[in-house]
Amino acid sequence: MTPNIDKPTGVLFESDTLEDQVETSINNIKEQIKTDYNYKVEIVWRNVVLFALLHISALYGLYLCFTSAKLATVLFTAFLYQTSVLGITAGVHRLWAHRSYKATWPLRLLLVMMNTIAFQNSVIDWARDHRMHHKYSETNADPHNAKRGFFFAHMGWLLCRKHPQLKEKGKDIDLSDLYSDPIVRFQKNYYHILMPLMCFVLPTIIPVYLWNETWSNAIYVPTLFRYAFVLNITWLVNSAAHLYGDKPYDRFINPVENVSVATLALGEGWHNYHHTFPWDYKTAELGDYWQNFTTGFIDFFAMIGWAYDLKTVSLDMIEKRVNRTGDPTHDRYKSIHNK
Ligand code: ST9
Ligand code: ZN
Ligand code: ZN
Repeated sequence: MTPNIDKPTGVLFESDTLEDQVETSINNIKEQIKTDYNYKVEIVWRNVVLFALLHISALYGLYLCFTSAKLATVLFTAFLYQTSVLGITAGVHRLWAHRSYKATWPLRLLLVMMNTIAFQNSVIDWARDHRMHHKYSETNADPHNAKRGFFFAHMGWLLCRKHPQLKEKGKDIDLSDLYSDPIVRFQKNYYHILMPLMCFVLPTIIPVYLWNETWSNAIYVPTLFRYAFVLNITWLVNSAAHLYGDKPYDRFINPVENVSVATLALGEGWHNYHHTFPWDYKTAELGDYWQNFTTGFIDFFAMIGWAYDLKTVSLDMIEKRVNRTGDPTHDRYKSIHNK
């Protein structure tokens, strides 16, 4: 098998040299073709039980949403969805994992609070997994390797111990920029207090005390249903947006452009583009807000000076890449973005 050195994967930042990218690609291919005789999946039954209970509760919450929850509770649920998703997309994904823009401390504080509502582990742990996902995409060192199937990429990876190759290679991943941010360090150190408060306690007591919602509706609708819903939208980026869609920018990689995921995940379903140019703060070629609300959010904060040094990719560079490695669908995506 001859590695295609014209097609480097494993790019993390704009500053990665071509040599770095090619070396990572070749190492990834070597790992993939090594047969891993000793590896056995170790299921974590505690997580299986907790996620099963969460999803059953979420279905009941969805039922209550349409039958007995107050309108204020439903609107509050939508608000928490929007807020916590932005804490993932604009926060841990585009700001901290990729450093695709810079933010003043008030914006970082706001984003860390919004991120804690989402309970997807601390910013440092999430960004560590995500940097591994880009650097070792679709190999055993990728936490949610989509080559192991839809279910594994979606939620199965959270139900078993991580692959030893991930833990081994993960020792080299640089997180110094994250540890040097006091707001991010504070979140990690106090996550065991901040997370239950922001994700479960406040979303439950606010509807009860502010508009006399019942405890049952408050627990199941804005808390458990909302949490499970946001998790599943996020997981779709790892599963559906790695499996079903077009590849206008790089047909040699698995990630795809998936309009439905992009809309639900506030702009994170333009995944073929994102894996090709991961340093672009828009995670998409063009900055339409309808299917990329996160870009609108960052642009707003750039307008008031809280976000700055927004990185993007020139249309010329994109055009060259499309011609070199894309499938023939690029024109369709240009018109979607221009709508
Ligand atoms: C959740 C996360 O749901 C969802 C993330 C989704 C990511 C999406 C990314 C793609 C989308 C991008 C766009 C955003 C879209 C947003 C859309 C929004 C709508 N590197 O982990 P442990 C080492 S969380 C380096 O315990 P186990 C390290 O030494 C849901 N090293 O592994 C570590 O020790 P320490 C709520 C690494 O024991 C040690 O291994 N949370 C790395 O195998 C142990 O680490 C849960 O449910 C690495 N990447 O257990 C918790 N990783 O940490 C679920 C590990 O001390 N998790 N090491 O340094 C668990 O229970 C466990 O992690 C486990 C694995 C059972 C899954
Ligand atoms: Zn991906
Ligand atoms: Zn990413």
